[in-house]
Amino acid sequence: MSSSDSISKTLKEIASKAESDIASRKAIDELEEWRIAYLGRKGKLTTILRSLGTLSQGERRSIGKQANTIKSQLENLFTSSRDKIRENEHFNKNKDFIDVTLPGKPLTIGRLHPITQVLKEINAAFSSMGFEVIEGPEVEWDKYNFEMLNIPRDHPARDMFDTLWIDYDDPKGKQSMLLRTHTSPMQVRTMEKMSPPIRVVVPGKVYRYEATDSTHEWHFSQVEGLAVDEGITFADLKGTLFEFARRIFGPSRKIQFRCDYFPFVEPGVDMSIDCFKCDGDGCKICKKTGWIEVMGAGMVHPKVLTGVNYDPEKYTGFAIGLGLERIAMLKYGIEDIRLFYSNDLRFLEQF
Ligand code: 2NL
Repeated sequence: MSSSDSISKTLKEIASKAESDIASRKAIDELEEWRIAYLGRKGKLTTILRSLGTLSQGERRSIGKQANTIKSQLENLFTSSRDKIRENEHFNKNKDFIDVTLPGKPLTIGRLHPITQVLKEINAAFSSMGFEVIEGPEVEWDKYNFEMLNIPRDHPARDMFDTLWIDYDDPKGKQSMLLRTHTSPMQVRTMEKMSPPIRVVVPGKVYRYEATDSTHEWHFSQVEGLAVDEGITFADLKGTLFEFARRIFGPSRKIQFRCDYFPFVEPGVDMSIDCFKCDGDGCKICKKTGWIEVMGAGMVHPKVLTGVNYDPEKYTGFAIGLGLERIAMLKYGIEDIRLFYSNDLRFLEQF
């Protein structure tokens, strides 16, 4: 083997030794020892380069080239190891350090409950027609929930509203506090406080002492609307609800009124829309009738008006009442009311 070949072989050995050696250097001073040993003025590589005198010019050039390549490889190895060691030392020294510039954990952005979404749409529809949105207490007096709405004590009309009573007796020894069965008491309170013209919608939770099934909950949400003024007629009721139906269920909706009974209105009606699923042909949603009942309504009963000291000869009004869950079930094709309140994300995340 020529001396040039043996030097070349030695260079390769030095390179591979340096590489395996550097892996065990975990501290800066250890790494410095490595640098001196391989790259230093008296280091292995320099020593070889100094001994090229005996070679021919051609051999010197080729060995010199190989040696320089190895040198720069080892230098790179040195810098990257040094950076890594420094980084580790920095990290170990600052274990409790919080880097506030790091991006935060992504927050899961929530969404509005489907009932809230429908409520907002309904509020917006009525607001745009001049109604004010107000809220009232969920625990009410018999007086506001029943008596002033033309539902006297011991009257059979009370059977329509299975009531959750609060365990409280008034000074006369009568049970007089309850969980409101509709949001109408707040409308009575409003009429008591203010004079016509009145245009309000009252959304909120209501309660009924009822067994739960796919279409009944013991607590649900209602929106009631009330307009009282001089000269309000059934035509105003129809116009308002027609616009409402188109806003909530689409621009081609037809509406239909039928007689119904609610103690606080006369006449009382229920309103249906033509089925948006089958366009009136008859399907599961409309129970093959082509029509879907969406709310109750009517002209405010004169007894309700006199109860709040409004002259029924001067003022008339219309009122409407709807169940939010029912509207949401129709709108989204939901078959069980209990889904709204079981907090199952698989359900809620669909909205
Ligand atoms: C229904 C029916 C209705 C009303 C609510 C009302 C309120 C006052 C005076 C007169 Cl202060 N009426 N509210 C009128 C008719 C129907 O609700 O089935 N709702 C779910």
